[in-house]
Amino acid sequence: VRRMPDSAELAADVVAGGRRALARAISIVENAGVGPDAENLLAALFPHTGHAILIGVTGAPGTGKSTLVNQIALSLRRSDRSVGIVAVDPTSPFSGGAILGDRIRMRDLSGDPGIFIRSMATRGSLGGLARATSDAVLVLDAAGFDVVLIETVGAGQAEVDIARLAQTVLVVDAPGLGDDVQAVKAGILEIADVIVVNKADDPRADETARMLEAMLKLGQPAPSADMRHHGRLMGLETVQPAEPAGARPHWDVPIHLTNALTGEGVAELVAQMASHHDYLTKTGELVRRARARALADLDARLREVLIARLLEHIDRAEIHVLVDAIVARELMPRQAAMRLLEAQPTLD
Ligand SMILES: Nc1nc2c(ncn2[C@@H]2O[C@H](COP(=O)(O)OP(=O)(O)OP(=O)(O)O)[C@@H](O)[C@H]2O)c(=O)[nH]1
Ligand SMILES: [Mg+2]
Repeated sequence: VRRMPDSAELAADVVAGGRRALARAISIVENAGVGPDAENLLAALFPHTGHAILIGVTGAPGTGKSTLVNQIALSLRRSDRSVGIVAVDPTSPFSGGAILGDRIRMRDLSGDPGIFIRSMATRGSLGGLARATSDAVLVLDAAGFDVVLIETVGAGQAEVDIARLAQTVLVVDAPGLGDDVQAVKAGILEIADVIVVNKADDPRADETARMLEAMLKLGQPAPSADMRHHGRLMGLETVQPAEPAGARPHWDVPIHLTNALTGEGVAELVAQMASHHDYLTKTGELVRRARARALADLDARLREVLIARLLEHIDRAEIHVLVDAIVARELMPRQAAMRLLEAQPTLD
């Protein structure tokens, strides 16, 4: 009888570079989510993480992110760096291996042991997907990939999540997208470390680049990096003293043209990614961001645990009574929350 390896064995196999172990580990963290298997596995892998360079690639649907990720991976492979790819790609959520849009492009990379590609299923809640993505990145990091590329479609919460996860964020745009896409853009530019105008073969690409440059210049005073990388400032995060604006070193967001079909401009883009990483390292920003992220993660976990603990002890009927009271305008939500907490001496 074949025995399934336990978490510690599986983690050791992942760290040793085992392919099947890697695939299984990612499935476990993706499917089991917060179950004990996933938790034990992640705990065993965690000490082996923190070495990979994490690159986020986001932007409106159809701008060519997957095609570009393919080219960036090829370029990195040429300089012998191993590459893990996690794609949250709604156009092909369940396609398994062939995530990069079509199989022809995939041929470039398949069979190369220095590369591993995983498409995350977009089923389930957004929160669950964000966690699954972040856990998959952690597994790839532990497996020793030099660079991990994370593709997500920039729409709403996903962009905040990717900004928190990645060290360098590429925001990909392309000419000829509709007005609805323009609206998405303004918000997403805030998280860009490098802006890419893809589809440079399109004659309108220069115009798109100029428009983006104008948007960048116009941009409201840059949001503090804390807001950029957490999306909110509440709870535990307030224990960090606020840094005076302007105290932080400056990075000029470059705008880069690429043609992801031919690979034109991709080598330069990869060089730009490397300079951003240099900037992060030399200025101490890398460590600062890692600390900000650790604090935000701790904060999120604390909230989860506290809520779960509270719900264990709470009388469900009491919640309905309080909801009725709020609806009847007898209690404000805050007062109702305090009442629930006061009835829970076990929480101290
Ligand atoms: N002309 C041109 N077409 C491109 C370029 N890059 C990608 N495309 C095409 O644009 C379409 C969308 O490319 P994808 O790479 O799937 O775009 P995506 O941003 O990953 O799309 P989603 O994951 O659905 O958001 C495909 O038909 C690509 O072949 C480019 O540089 N020039
Ligand atoms: Mg895609």
